[in-house]
Amino acid sequence: MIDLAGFWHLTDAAGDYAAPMPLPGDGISALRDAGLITDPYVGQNEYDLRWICERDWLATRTFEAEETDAELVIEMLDTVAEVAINGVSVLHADSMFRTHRVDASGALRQGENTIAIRFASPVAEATARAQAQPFPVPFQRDNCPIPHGNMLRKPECDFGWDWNIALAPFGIYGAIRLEPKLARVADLIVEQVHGDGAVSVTVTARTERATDGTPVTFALADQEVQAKVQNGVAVATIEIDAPDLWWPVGQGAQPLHTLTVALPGHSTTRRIGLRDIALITAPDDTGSGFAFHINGRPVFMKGANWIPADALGSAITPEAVRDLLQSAVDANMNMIRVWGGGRYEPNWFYDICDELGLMVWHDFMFACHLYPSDDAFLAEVDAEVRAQVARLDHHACIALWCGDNELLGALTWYEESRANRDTYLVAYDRLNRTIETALRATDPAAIWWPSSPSPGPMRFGDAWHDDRSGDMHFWSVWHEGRDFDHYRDVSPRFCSEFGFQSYPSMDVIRRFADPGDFNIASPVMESHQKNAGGNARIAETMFRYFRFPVDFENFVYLSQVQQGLAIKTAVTHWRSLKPHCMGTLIWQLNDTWPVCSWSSLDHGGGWKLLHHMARAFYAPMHVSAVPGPDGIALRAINDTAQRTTLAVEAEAVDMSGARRTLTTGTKVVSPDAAVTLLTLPADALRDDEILLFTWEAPDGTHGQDHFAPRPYKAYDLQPAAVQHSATQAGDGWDITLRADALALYVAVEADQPGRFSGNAITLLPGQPVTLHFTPDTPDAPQRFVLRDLHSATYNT
Ligand code: BMA
Repeated sequence: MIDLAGFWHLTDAAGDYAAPMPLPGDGISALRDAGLITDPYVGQNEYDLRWICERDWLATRTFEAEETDAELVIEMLDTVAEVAINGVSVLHADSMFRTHRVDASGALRQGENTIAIRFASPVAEATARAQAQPFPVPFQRDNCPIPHGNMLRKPECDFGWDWNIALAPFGIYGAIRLEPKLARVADLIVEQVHGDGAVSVTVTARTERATDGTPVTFALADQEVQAKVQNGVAVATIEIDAPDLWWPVGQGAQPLHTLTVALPGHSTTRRIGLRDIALITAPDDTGSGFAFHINGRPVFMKGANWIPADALGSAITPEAVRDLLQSAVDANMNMIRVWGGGRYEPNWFYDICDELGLMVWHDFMFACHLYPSDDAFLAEVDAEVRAQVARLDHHACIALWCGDNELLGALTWYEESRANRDTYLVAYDRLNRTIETALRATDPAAIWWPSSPSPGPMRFGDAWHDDRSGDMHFWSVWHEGRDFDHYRDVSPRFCSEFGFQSYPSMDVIRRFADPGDFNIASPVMESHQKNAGGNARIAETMFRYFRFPVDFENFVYLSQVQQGLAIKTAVTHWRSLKPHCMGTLIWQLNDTWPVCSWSSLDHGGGWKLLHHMARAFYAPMHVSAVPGPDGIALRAINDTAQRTTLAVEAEAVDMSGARRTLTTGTKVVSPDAAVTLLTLPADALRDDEILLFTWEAPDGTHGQDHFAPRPYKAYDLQPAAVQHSATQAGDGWDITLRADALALYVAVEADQPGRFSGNAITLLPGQPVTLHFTPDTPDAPQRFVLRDLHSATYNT
């Protein structure tokens, strides 16, 4: 094996630029690191760097070879590229979504070899393909300043998105190597059939170059089974009694077993989690449900949507991604949705999800545009789906394969498809059918969902507004400007997208803007907002709920408080509808660059206030306040398999922090259930009071939250003189917070990256709260800034 990763030499076709290029990596990072271009993420540099995607680029290197009978293997090659060895063309590639494996033996020679990759301009390639289409195939012009991304099998968001920088980068983000041409296992399909206390695991190994009769050894969980290759395939079944089951995080452990499949001279391994999974969509009185059952248990999915970890491939490392996924788990999430406008992630991504118990809803990579339906495109899609499913489907984390993101809705978004729906509907059906057929042919046991959102197979209703069946994308609050209360007007079966934007945290803003830009309408701040009207929506919503912030930094803080409030309103209500609703996936977990967006994590992995609030509102045992016609109900949600008894106390608190008890009670909460603990009459609170409630279970699980029936701007908040004292403790700092009056959404910010144990908290006089801060760099000098709703919105 010859590993060709390492430093290559990069030039543009015109010969104007030359730089070292580390592979795996992307060309734009290489140019930036060589000092040839500015940092695209800073200021408005993005707009001066568009020319990069308009040129062809050439990466070359030399290597020594002894054997010349070899295959060239390239993973995640981005995207249209011609690869030549010693001047002989060996590969013409045009998909980032398939591993390329070609015979290089005719081009290799003993001794020194030269390999050259010519990356074609994605703009030129995509435009040429669009022109060759038999009828126009429109793309999202509003979000994608670089045209025709729908023509290439490359992440759609590379061409721009309503949260992404538009750079259309090029590079290689996986391995590049030469392999000897031996008999090998090309891919493995693993099917698990769970019965009474046992599982039968059938492994189908597709081989290459193995002659009929070649012996194959399958080893799993201390058992070995032999089989022989027939017509390129070897199959074995291993029976395991009393399997050590794999569970999503929060439901049990994540034991993983090594599966080894060996041919003479070659072996391959996978890590398998033993688990049964079903998607239950049975019709009921409302429509039809959408519930995942894992090992026979219904599991409410709590999570967020995943977009690529960075706009530039070089920055996507296992360490950075593990940190983001761990943050999801730390906020009590158990599912992410790998969204269809991004990319299929590398193997290590799904290994991390397996280890963490994070289920993956996997879209195929199609989003929001219309797509070609010619034979060549569909043949490429067929090959892509087969390859990706064969690569990934054995992972315990993989819950479902979904045809696309929002392609059904997209049929109504374009003039062309509105004017000629028949043509575009048939084209869509051909694409969707190709995907489904390829999935089922590769793994008949895989769970298929046609599109997101969708009311279900062969149903084509408006899953943005109709909440009766299937999965829903609920965007009326953000995109239609409805009140947060409107989240309570719908009862989704599974809400796979809903979001509200905020500004990135100040430490992130300081990385791309100068203090002179610290104004929400400055060109730099506006250029880091890609959703038309997004900043206006944030500001306008603030007017609805809060008194206006006193300065830019408090605007940033308040934007995060209001984002948290919006999403908490939705999640707590929808969780309380369990089992009618069986999942909520927030749009979106992460960011690809520093930008105003719907994310709960900042670019770089810092926690926005929403993420802290999500940790609380996604807790397995939670109590939330849900206002209704009869008053304010306190609803308990239990996602655990244990029955418990909750003691609950409700108090009225005025702005000075004075409290009076309204009611107390205890109630049994069954496993996997949501129940109303008590309902307070609508007039229980005076106009100047909010509701404070606490809960406690016999095992010590407890929590506290507040609910303000009126918008916060209606309350005359008091100056609370919030103070902190910080002492060094363990790996960081203990910070104790105190207030003289009720202080809401008290947030601590540090002047360097790190993680707080909590944030956005409610402080009451005489009840100090201690948080812990773990800085990324230990022992760095530390300054903390405190904010709360009063200090952010009053000048005195
Ligand atoms: C959704 C997504 C994305 C988009 C988001 C915010 O519907 O699928 O296309 O970024 O809305 O507008």
